[in-house]
Amino acid sequence: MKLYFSPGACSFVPHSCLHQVQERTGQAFESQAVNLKEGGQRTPDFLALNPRAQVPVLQEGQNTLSQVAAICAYLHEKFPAAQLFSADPWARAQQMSGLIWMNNTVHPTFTRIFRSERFVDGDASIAALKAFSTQMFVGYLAEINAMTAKAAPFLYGNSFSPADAYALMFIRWGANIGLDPEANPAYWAYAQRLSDYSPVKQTIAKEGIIINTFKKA
Ligand SMILES: N[C@@H](CCC(=O)N[C@@H](CS)C(=O)NCC(=O)O)C(=O)O
Repeated sequence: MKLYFSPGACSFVPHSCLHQVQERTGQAFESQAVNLKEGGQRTPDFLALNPRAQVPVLQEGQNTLSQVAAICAYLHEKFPAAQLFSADPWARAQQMSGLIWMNNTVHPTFTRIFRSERFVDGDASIAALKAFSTQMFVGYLAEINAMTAKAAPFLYGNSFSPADAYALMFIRWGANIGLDPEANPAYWAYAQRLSDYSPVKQTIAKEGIIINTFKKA
C-alpha cells in the first residue's frame, strides 16, 4: 500500500489515517511525496496514477484510488481495528458528514483563494474572487472554531476521525494566507492538542510541516 501525498495538502488526511492504521494494526505502508509546486502532479508517471492530477492517491498493487473521503472509507473498511470511524452507524455517519462537508465545501473555497487564476480571467476578477472566497473561508474557520469549542477532545467525541486531520490543515492553510490561527482560540487550542495525537504527530514529522506559519505584521 502506497500513498502519494504533498506535504501539508489534503493528502495529510489519509496520511494521518495510514499512520493510525500502522500504529493500531502493525500494517506498514509506503508514502511518496509529489512536488505540486514543481508540477509533479502533471508528469506522465503521476497522470497514469491519477489523470485528474491531484493528490492523494492510494496505490494497492496495480490499482489506484483517489479522493480523500473514498480513501479514508476504504482504509476504515479494510482495517476496522484501526477505528478510523466509529463502529456505531449513526456516529460514523456524523463523522462522514463532517468529512464530506470539509472536502466539498471548505476545501474548494480555499482552492478559489489559492488557485484563483483557474476559475476566472483577469487581475480584477482574480482579486475579487480571492477577496470573496477569503471572507467565506474565514466564516468556515469560525464555524469549525465553534465545533472545536465542543470537541471532546476530537470533533466527533472521544475518537479521532479523518475530519480532525482536515480541520488541522484548514487552520494551517489559513495561517499560510495571513489568517492568525489565534483569532479562533478554541480552534487553535484544539489544533495544538491534535498535533500531539500520535498518528497526527507522526504525519506532521513525516511531511516536515509546521502548523502555525502565521507571521505577525
Ligand atoms: N476532492 C479531491 C481534492 C484533491 C485536491 O484538491 N488535491 C490538491 C492538493 S490539496 C491537489 O492535488 N492539487 C494539485 C493542483 O492543484 O495542481 C480529493 O478529495 O482528493
